[in-house]
Order: sequence, then structure tokens, then C-alpha cells
Amino acid sequence: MDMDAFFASVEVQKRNPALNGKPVVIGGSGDPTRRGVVSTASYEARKYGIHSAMPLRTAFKLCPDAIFLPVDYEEYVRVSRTFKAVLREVTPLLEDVGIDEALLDISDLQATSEEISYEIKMKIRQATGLSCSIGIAPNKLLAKIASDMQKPDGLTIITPADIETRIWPLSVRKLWGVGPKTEAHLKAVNINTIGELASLPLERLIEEFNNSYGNYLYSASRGFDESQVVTHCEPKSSSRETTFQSDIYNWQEIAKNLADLCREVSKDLKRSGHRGKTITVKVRYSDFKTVTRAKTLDRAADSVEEIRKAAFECLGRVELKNKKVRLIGVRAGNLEKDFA
Ligand code: TTP
Ligand code: MG
Repeated sequence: MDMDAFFASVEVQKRNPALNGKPVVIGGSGDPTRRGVVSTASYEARKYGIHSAMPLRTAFKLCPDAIFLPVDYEEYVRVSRTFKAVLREVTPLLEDVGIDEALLDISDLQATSEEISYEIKMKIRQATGLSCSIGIAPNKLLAKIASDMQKPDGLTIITPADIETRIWPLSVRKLWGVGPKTEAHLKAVNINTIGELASLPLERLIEEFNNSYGNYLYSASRGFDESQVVTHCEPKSSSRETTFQSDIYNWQEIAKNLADLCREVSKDLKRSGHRGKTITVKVRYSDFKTVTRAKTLDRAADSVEEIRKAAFECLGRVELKNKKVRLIGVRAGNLEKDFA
């Protein structure tokens, strides 16, 4: 599923439903006479040729009457969390792809694809007032293409039998992982659609690109994709830091805070079932100059004692004499999953 004209729809909803049906452009500081690019535009604004990544000044020339608004990222993140919570109620098998899209594995649900789609659309509308488009397909690659086929408020179901008739006529750009460079390369050899791409033998694709990308294009153009829905990402590090209310220069106080942070990091690691092999201490002085010192352990650790020992060794290598400290932090990196 992918939200429709996401940033623009949130703004219309947030500010004033009277903006509904008007051309709305979101980008930069919202001032179309200044530098900046369009983040997104409402479907009404798209009719004037306005699209994402276009300079705001160009958008202004295309439609001077459009309503230009600044980007309010925090609000979009808040709405994103809300609709993802709705989706997780439908199934926990959810891959978080971006701020306005997600992939759901619904293979084991009892209801039909249509029933699930309408339930999702209704619940998202109730929770956020916004519309989304849904694609249902046997794999992630095709579902993503399908979600884009009947925007806005679309529902597109693609079966293996539809690949030749509905996927092959589309531009190669619709395939995940095909950007402007590959598109230009293919155009130069007279390949524009996914179907034309599928007509090329594997050897030719490997010759034009390389082994792994050639293989990818070969299977993607046939609608093959066996990748799983990835429900969570492994954390790469676990860290905690404190900014002091007022800068401090007292070593005892710094040490006490460092010890507290080590206890927090240890707790976080134990909670997520990880051990860290590299412990890093960060110190930011009152002039914002920041130094880090790291220690790699013989064995990955999660205990307060081990983390504290390494952290204090790092702190010992930080210049503190005649310095005021504004922030201190501890990070456990090089994480290993704790299978014990
Ligand atoms: P998209 O889903 O690509 O676009 P969209 O939701 O605005 O419109 P559509 O109905 O076609 O899905 O991107 C989601 C949000 O990401 C979009 O609202 C704004 C932001 N974005 C940018 O800031 N810059 C960009 O170049 C693009 C493509 C998106
Ligand atoms: Mg979108």
C-alpha cells in the first residue's frame, strides 16, 4: 500500500479541508520565489505538470494560483506512525518501506484480497482522513507496481496470468531498482517496456550490465521475485546520550553520568537480545567540538560491568582538563545477536 499525494494530503487534512480539490504544492520553505524543490503536489496540481523534485520556481510558473506550503516532516512522521499501526492490526507481517508505504504479507489471512483491501482503506480513512492505493500480487515486486497502477484511491490485483497483458506494456522504470541511468542505457538499445526487456536473452543482459544486475533484470521483467516480507531490521548499534542543562567541568559528575548511560545501554542490549563488541564514548565540549574514543572488546558484551570498564577506558583518553562538557554519550556497536 502507498498513500496518495502523501505530504499534500496531510497538509490539506491538517490545515483546512477548504484546500480540498485545490492545487497544493509542498516543498522547501513553502515560498515559491525562493530556491527549493517540490516534495509532492496534490493530484489537482499535477494536472498542471507539477511533480516531485521539480524546482519550486518552475512549479510556480506552471500554476501561480497553487497553494504553496512548507514541509512539516514531523507531522508526516506522526501520520505515518498512525496508519502503520492500523496496518499492523491487519497483520504483523509488515515491511516498513518508507514514510508513506508498506508491504504486507496477507497469504495466511482468511478474507479475500478485496475484503482486506477495503478494510485497510476504511480503517486508514477513519484514523487519518486520508486515502491510499493498494496493489495485491503474488510477490513484492508486482505488488509495488500494482499499487501505483490506479492512483489515487486505487485497488489493483495482479495475477501471474496478467503479467504479459498488464505488466509488459509498462515502462522499464516501473521495475524496482531501475532508475534513469538503466532506463537510458536500455533506451539506447531500443528497449522501452518491461516486455521488451523480457525478450532479451540472459547472456545479453549480463553483457550489457553485469552478472547480478543482468540476472535481476531477467527475472524481474518476467515478474519473478522470491524475496520475503522483512518484518524487522536488526539494530546496528545501541546508544544513549545526555545533554547537560548547563555545561559541566567536574570529572565526578561526568563519571557519574557516564556510569548511568552504561547502565541504560546494557539494559537496552539485554532487552533486544544483543551484545556489543565495540564501545564508543562521545564527548561534546561547550564549543560544540566533539570527540569520540572507541574500544573493541575481545568478546561482545552486554553486562554493565564490561561496558562500564570499556567506557571508562575510553573516557581516560578524552582531554578533559580545563574543558567544559555539554554532552556525553555511550554507544555499543558491532552488535551480535545473543542466542544464549
Ligand atoms: P510518493 O509515494 O512517491 O508520492 P506521493 O505519495 O506524494 O504521491 P503518489 O500518490 O503518487 O504516491 O512519495 C511519498 C512522499 O515522499 C511524498 O508525499 C513526498 C515525499 N517525496 C519527496 O519529498 N521527494 C520526492 O522526490 C518524492 C518522490 C517523494
Ligand atoms: Mg505515495
